[in-house]
Amino acid sequence: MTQAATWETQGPVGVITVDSPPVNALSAAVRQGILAGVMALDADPAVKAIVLLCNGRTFIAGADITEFGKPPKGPPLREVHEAMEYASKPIVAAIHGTALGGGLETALAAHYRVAVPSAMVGLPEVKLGLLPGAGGTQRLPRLIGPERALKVIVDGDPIPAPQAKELGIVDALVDGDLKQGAIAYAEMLVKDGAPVRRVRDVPIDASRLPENFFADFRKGIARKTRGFPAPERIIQCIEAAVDKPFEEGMRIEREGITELMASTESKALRYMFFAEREVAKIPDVPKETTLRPIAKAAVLGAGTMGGGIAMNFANAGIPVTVVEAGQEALDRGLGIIEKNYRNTQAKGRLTAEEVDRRLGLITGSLRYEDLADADIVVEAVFENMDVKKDVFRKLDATLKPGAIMASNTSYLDLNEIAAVTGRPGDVIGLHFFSPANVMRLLEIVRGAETAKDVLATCMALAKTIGKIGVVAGVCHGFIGNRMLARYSGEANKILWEGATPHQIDSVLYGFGMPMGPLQMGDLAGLDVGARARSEFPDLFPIDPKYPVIADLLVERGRHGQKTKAGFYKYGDDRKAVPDPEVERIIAEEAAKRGIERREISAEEIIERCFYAAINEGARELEEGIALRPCDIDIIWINGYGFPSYRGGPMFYADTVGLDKVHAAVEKYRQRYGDRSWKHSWLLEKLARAGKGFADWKDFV
Ligand code: 3H9
Repeated sequence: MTQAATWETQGPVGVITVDSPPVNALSAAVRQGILAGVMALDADPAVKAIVLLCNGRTFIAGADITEFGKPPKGPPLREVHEAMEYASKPIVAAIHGTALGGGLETALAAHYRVAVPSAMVGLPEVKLGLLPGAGGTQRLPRLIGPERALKVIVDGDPIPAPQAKELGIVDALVDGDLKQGAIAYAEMLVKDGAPVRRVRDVPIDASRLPENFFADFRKGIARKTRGFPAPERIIQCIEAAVDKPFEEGMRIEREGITELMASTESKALRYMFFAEREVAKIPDVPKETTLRPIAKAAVLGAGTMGGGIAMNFANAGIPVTVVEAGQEALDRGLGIIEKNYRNTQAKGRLTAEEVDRRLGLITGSLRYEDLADADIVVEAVFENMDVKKDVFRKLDATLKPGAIMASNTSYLDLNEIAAVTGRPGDVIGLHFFSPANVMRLLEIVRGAETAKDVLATCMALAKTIGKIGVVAGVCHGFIGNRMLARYSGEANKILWEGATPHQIDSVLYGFGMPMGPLQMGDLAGLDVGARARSEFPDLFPIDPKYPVIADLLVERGRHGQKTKAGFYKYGDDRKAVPDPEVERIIAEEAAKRGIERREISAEEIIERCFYAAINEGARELEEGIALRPCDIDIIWINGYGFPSYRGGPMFYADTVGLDKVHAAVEKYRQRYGDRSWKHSWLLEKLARAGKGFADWKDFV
């Protein structure tokens, strides 16, 4: 017997128990253990039925992702499933927690499935750029029909057990003790003389599929799955399940997963899976750090940002007070919050009661005194150092001891803000991204004096409010916006040098960004940035050789979508249409400044925009602003829409090869100087050693 799985008999029922913390993933030892258990119990004449279940917090959560890409060890999962399926007595999979991926596929190789009502089942492989590669694409359509199976597998979302029962994935729900319930179910099967029911033998009636079903499905998901090869491969497998014998379908599935496993997209998504978990770990803050209780929150400022932040607390069930300076601004802010909730309700995503409950958790106030009992206050007032300092002095005078004072600043020096208080250890940056109630990213800015328990509490809070928290050090723009300045700076220069807005945007969209930077500017309003630049020249220094073109457009009344003219012109349908007028303005201004214009290739646009950002990211690693390359990648994917199938800018740089990236960075530094292409010794060292950011630790 192996430790990963053990077996025993209880009367006529053999019970195999998998025990491989934390999530009972199908490592070689688990596969070996299940196989041995099935063989032993199948060969035991006293055993009439078998139950497969798991110890710990969950049923099998999938294949062991850490084994992917390594030489195979132990019995293949296919062999385990065949042993189960061809066992001579019924096998019942007993599910609690999450039966995901290979875990659900193992349950599908059993003859019956029972689950506790709280369990979830699903085939999330698509989220790792894969397809279910252990029979899932062939067994699920046989069990629940190809239409439903295709949706379940392409979405990859977990399904609650009661719904899984309705779909026919689960045969029965078990209330109370799962082991006893599953044994009772197995005994009932024995008593009824129930057959071994092999899913592989269930016929599919193809004539019931709507005409053009697969073609229509392909069309329906095309935009959403841009850049991801897995969904198409999944469709091909389900097509095979419909019109080919089981074994032929399995062959097509195997081909698909082998190809996807080797793809950069899947490697990137698997990297992201672990990166998301890694960013939660802060090397010098122990996991056991005692957290400060957060039972009551407050937000200063009822603008777009403040309102969105307040909604996050209310969504998580935390009462929140929103403080504004004037009644009118407060009413407007609270009104927008209510409108947002009602919109969600109208879309059927929240019930009226739930909206009322959440609104009931939000209280408006005009008095700082009402913050006195808050456990955390997030300030989202005007982005100006003097204003922020004034706010923090007042907070310091008002808040109870131990309350966390957070700033939502996206650029300012948090240490300078903290220094005006008598308790800099309680000060932290919580940089929400707009819209704050929607965007998943939360940059958590650690000041020089921020206390460890404040940091740990805010990391935990991020999780509570459904965000992914990433720690950043203090610098201008922190991790994300500091890199963004390089990215958009290059786009601006490239415009001067001859590319059209449409060319730049379509190249970057083609790369996988949700929108190019110029169209994005039009959407956000070009006047917003222009105002910030003119009011705070120190915060947003302008390259005198390449002034910001958006500012020239604003001078001409082109503020973006809202004035129907910006980098593009817009009709009533808000569609961006390239405007020769903009090209004329840029060409004329370039001529005045003596900037030579030329054809610029797509390759140059990608290199300059992304490599400038990557070079800046490398400098952030050198300076300790970012803890790890994966922190940068998580920020860019969740805050800036960098395509997840490229794994974030730093992972992407590794896939290009740092020698190539470094050579290009050097070329551009020579051409444009140090202003936007400052030297990174880390990038140079890694490139010279033939390494990637994945190896950065050995070089700092
Ligand atoms: C697959 O099955 C392919 C098949 O079709 C067959 C191919 C032949 N492997 O998330 P947590 C680790 S693809 C290895 O914090 P939770 C995780 O890294 C797979 N390790 O817990 C973490 O480690 P650490 C399809 C794994 O309670 C620890 O376990 N399955 C795996 O918040 C705790 O994880 C999936 O995609 C794994 N499969 O959530 C499911 N899973 O503590 C992936 C987790 O060192 N897993 N770890 O940071 C999940 O979605 C969540 O982990 C789960 C638990 C919902 C299960």
